[in-house]
This record gives sequence, C-alpha cells and structure tokens, in this order.
Amino acid sequence: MEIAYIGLGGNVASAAGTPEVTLARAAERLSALGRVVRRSRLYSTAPVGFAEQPRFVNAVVALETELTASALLDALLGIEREFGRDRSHAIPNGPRTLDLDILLYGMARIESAALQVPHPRLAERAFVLVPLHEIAPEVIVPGVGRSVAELLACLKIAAEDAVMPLESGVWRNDGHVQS
Ligand code: PH2
Ligand code: MG
Ligand code: MG
Repeated sequence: MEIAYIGLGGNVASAAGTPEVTLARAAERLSALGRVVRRSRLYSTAPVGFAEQPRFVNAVVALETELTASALLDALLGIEREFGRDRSHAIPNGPRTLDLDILLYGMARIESAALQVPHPRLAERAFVLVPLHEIAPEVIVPGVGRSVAELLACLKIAAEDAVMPLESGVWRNDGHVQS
C-alpha cells in the first residue's frame, strides 16, 4: 500500500461540465483506484507555460492505493480520456479538459520514458505546491530531500492572483480524512 499524491488540473469544459465539475467527478473516479484520504481545496490558477488560454482549476488529492505506479499511471490516463482528454494535436502546456499527474508515489523515485516521479517540475509550480502543501506540508520530496513546506517557502509566487482558493459547491473540500 502506498500513498500517491495526484495533481488534478483542467481549464476547458468536458462533457461532465465546467473544470470544477470535471475535477469533482474525476476525484470520485479516483476512489475506484484505492482510497482518497485527503483532498485540497480547488484553486483558480494562472496558466503556466502557455499564456494564451483560460485560467486553470487545480487541486491535489492523496490516494492510498495498492496499484503499482505504472498501473496507476495507466488508470489515470484512462480517466483523462473518459473526461475527453485529447492528446492527438495538443499544444504543449496548452488547454485541456483534465490532467491527472502522479506528483509523488510514496518515497519512490521513478525515471522511465513514460513516468517520472517525483514530478520533475513540482518544485517550480505554485499551482502544484500550494494545494499539495495544504494536505501534505511535512512530506519529504524524494531526491530533493526537502519538505513540501520548505519547497513552497523557496518558491516566489510572482502574481497575487497566481493561485487563489476557489469556492465551489461541487467539491468536498474538508482537506481531511475521507470516508
Ligand atoms: N498544467 C500544465 C501547464 N500549465 N498551468 C496551470 N495553472 N495549471 C496546470 O495544471 C497547468 C499549467 C501542464 O500540465
Ligand atoms: Mg501536468
Ligand atoms: Mg499530465
């Protein structure tokens, strides 16, 4: 059994609805892969890497799972496709209905063509570190040897509106152990 931290993001509507609804439905789907033990709030975040697109909705959940990292990745890609993710002519860092990234998988370090864990850009992305910090401030990032709280303290969040908590009736946002 491992704890995987999964980043959720999206900035265009899916058949399920707005990005908020997509993320809420996707989090429910994650329960089929184990037990969702924590979830951050939803955040409205400024797009990183490609500016000419709508703001993103981001969140992070902790999933207790018996799946291997590779099986988890396959399952996440399947859920992305269920919510209309189309990678066929996608702009790098561009708009998407749903992105599910394995940020951390226990203390594992994985460097394969298909999967890098910890997520290689985790430490530089406020849209990941802020929600991850909400549910796992003390967790040490393998390879970096620093806690999420230390990494967030090192990161300068330039714009005030870069990462803003979002109130949404569709998202359970207690941040604590889920039943
Ligand atoms: N995902 C990206 C690129 N840029 N920006 C924000 N704000 N949120 C994201 O989830 C995001 C991004 C590539 O996966
Ligand atoms: Mg991503
Ligand atoms: Mg991804």
